[in-house]
Amino acid sequence: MAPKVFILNGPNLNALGKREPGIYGGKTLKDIEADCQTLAETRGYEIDFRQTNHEGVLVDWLHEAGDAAVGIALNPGAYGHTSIALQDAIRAIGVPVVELHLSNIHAREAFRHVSMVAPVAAGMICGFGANSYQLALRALFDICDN
Ligand code: CA2
Repeated sequence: MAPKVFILNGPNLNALGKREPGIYGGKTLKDIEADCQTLAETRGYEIDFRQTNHEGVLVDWLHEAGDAAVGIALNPGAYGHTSIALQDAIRAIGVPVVELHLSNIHAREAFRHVSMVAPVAAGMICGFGANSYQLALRALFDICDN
């Protein structure tokens, strides 16, 4: 059976492709999931792709991934800037997390320059639109291959 990675998405990412295409691009989260599925198949991985608007659900999914997955790609949305709970959850699990953002959070408002996830992540990709998911997944697969 192929090893599994979770791709977890936080608040408001369900609105992708419907508003603010100038910042986040024109693809929907379904489009992005399909692109991730294609890459995962070529790399021999299974993906479990999810989105929630609730911080506690993200925490639950991180713990679930700690048991069920070999790695996690996480777009925490705005919770990435604020959530100590997400940082604690990532500390508590034993699998690598690659943080990702569609937009370049460092080129935006000051409150987006901070990441609570980055200190406990294997690394972070931001600023490449939907391609951030592909780049983050490649990095994650490279880590998990070794
Ligand atoms: O750039 C990213 O991927 C973000 O994680 C997106 C979050 C934002 O709060 C982070 O700072 C960076 C926002 C999620 C998407 O929000 C939308 C709002 C309106 C229309 C479409 C998406």
